[in-house]
Amino acid sequence: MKKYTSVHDLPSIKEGLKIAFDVKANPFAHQHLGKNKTMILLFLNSSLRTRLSTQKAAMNLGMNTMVLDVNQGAWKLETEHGVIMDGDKPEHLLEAIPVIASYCDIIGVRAFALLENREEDYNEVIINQFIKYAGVPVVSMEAATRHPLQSFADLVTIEEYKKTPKPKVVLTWAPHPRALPQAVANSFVEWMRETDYELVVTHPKGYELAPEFMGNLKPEYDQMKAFEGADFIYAKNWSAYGDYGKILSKDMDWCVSKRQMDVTNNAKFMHCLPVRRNMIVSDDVIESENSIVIQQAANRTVSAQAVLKMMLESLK
Ligand code: AN0
Ligand code: CP
Repeated sequence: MKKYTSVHDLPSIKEGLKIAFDVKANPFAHQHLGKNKTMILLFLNSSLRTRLSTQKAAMNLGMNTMVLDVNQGAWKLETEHGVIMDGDKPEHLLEAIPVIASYCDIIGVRAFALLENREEDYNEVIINQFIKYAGVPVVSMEAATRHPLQSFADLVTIEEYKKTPKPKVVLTWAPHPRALPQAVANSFVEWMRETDYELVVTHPKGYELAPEFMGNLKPEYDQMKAFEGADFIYAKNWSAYGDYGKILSKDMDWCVSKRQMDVTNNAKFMHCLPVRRNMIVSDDVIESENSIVIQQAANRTVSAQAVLKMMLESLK
């Protein structure tokens, strides 16, 4: 595995899950793989889970890790080609990438969508430069359009908690005060469509996700109808894809509360975290027995370790 940016980089969902459950059962069984190997985790944006779980995964595999927060202590990076660098960015990505790569065997990159130019974000301009110029394997720790370590952990979690072979899984939009990327939602839909689960996506009009992710799937605009009989509720905010990066609604009726959970099939509640309580989900729902957000976050180590294991095996 030379890069990990989407579900399509896994050999298959089935094989990915097999490796994930294997590393979960035996986290220290492959320590030899990472001996004398170094991973650099590069953050252009904030993180709690990705930062810690990916380091933990690398350490479980015997690797050394280094973390760099680009906006705190490193030179600000220019990402555009051909510009006269007379602004506030002293270093170009084109030098920074091979320099970073010279110190490590695997690079993890977090580079959110800037939500200014849809074409640039959806062309994955930043992570693609890492893939092109690093010369070492690159792991997406959330890029502009996808968050594949999150979606892999989500899949592992659903596999652990499902009570029927084909559960009904509902992705619901919920309100948020700031404009957020579509990456988590895009990626979740992309992964769920690779399974044989029943997937329903619900959001207010105007929040349609990109056709490349939705395919033939049509959104259900009635949230209560979407929730009927659901086995899993996955809440997430995202900004508009059509009217790109805009907040079109802050309708608090979409905040997931007991009213909606009551029409489900005793559904489990999921969210990638960080979550704003009483915007995305009510206190009572996230604190209920059906909330599996902590177990879901814990599986971030599992997905990262499965991916890093596959990468280390391909370095040999
Ligand atoms: C980010 C997002 O929505 O993409 C990261 C989620 C894992 N969330 C926030 O910025 C709050
Ligand atoms: N879910 C997730 O990626 O969390 P962080 O932004 O804290 O890494």
